[in-house]
Formats: sequence, C-alpha cells, structure tokens
Amino acid sequence: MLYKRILTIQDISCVGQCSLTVALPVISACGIEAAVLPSAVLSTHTAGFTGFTVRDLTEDMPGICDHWVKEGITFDAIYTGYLGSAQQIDYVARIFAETGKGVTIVDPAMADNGKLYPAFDQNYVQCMKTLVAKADFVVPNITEAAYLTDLPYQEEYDRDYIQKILDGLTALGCKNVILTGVSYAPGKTGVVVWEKGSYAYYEHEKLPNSCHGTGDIYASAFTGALMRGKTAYDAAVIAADFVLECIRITAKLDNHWYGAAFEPALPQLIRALGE
Ligand code: PXL
Repeated sequence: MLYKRILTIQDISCVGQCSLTVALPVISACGIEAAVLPSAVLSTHTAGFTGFTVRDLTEDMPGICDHWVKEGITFDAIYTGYLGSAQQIDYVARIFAETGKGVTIVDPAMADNGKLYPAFDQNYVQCMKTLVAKADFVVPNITEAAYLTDLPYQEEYDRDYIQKILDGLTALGCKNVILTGVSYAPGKTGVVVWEKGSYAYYEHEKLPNSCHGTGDIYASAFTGALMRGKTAYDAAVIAADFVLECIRITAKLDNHWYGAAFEPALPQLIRALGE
C-alpha cells in the first residue's frame, strides 16, 4: 500500500484559512501523512486583518531538526510555504539536506498582486532564491516569480514574458516550475507546467471573485496529488480544479472575506485522486 509522509513547513495563522490550517487537512485528505514544522504562530494572517500577533519560531528550528536527525526521521517530500524570517531559509535548507529523501516543493508564499506581503523585503527575496535553487518543484504565482527573477511585474503579458520567467527560475537552479494564475485570454486563466524544460498549459475559466489563501490550497493539493503518484501535469490540473471549486463555494457565502471555504470541496479532491 502506498503510504507516504510529507513534512510541511509554514506558519500557523490561527484564524484565516491559510498555510498550515489548509495544508494539514488537504494533505490528509489526499491520504498522505502530514508532519509539520510551524515557522511562526500568528493570531490571523496578515492580509486584511490588522493588529495581528506574531511569534517567530526561527530559534526552535535547529533543535527540532537535531532531534529528527537523532531519531532517524526522514520525509518522502518536504513542502515549504510562508516562512517566518530570512534566517529560517538557511535552517530549512539544512532540513532539506538532513531529513529529505525525496521531492522538495517550494511555494515562495511571499507576494501577490504585484506586491510583497507586509512581513517581507528584498533581503527575504534574495534568500528565497537560494531555497528555490534547491527545489524539485517551485510553485509561485506571477508576482513571486517576477520578484525571484528580477523581472518587472506585468499585469498583461504574452507567452514570451512567461518564458522569460520560466528561464529565470530554471537559471536559479530549480528543476520544475508550476506557475499559477497565468492568463492569456479574457475570462480565462490557468497553470503553466514547466517540467524538465518542456512547456504545458492547463487553461480554465477565470472566476469573477478571488479569495485569500488559494495559493496555499493550490500548493497543498498539488503536493498531495504528486505524492499520490500523479504526474506533475495531472497534479497541477487536479489542484486547479479543486481551487476553482473552493472559490465557487466561497462566492456563495456571505461575508467570508478572509479565506476560501475549501472544506466542502474536499470530497471532489478525493474523487479526482481516485480517477
Ligand atoms: O496565504 C499566504 C499567507 C500565509 N501566512 C500568512 C500570510 C499569508 C498571506 O498574506 O499573511 C501569515
């Protein structure tokens, strides 16, 4: 029986339907064991809430890693999301080297809509480039990819711009890219799968509303599906269809502004994995 263990490293936003409160249930629904390393604990996420509390857990990381090494604990995949500090990136690289025995998936989780999230600066971007260099899969949106490749962020673009982004990310050292939110036509958006230098594109409907946290839902579902043995392209499609359903469900709710209501869509994800 296929039974794998993933380590996911990202923050706990106690309220906000993002990062670990998304990754844990989504990866579990995929039938994969999810071990966690919280990068920070926040009262809420930082997009739209004000006055949130933050406890950075950078200092706990080396001791946690030492203990795992002593116990001989390893992971079939390591998937990183929102990290607590630039210094954490070095610790995460050490965790990759000492406990990873399979795939590494890096969601840079630092920017959207042309802007860095409030907690991050250019130094963090530079450090994130070093983690991306170690990734088997990097799962950025276009804003994150533009920061990582030092290209100007463009709201409108063509296939050439996207190719520059893919080349730039490959030049950093990562092997494969799953680039989300790529839209070439009005009313459409989709995902580019750049695998070992070959380009594929899954285009789908662009819904009128968007939700916070969908990047985390996407990367978690992609990771879970990949670890269930799906190809990168199929995992990218399953994750995209799942996120679309989450957004559709959220649009029917009143006042659900802080995240995507992903829970009612979990049965769809599980069915897709069975196909
Ligand atoms: O969804 C990405 C994310 C994760 N964690 C925290 C965030 C954000 C985006 O704003 O603030 C704390």
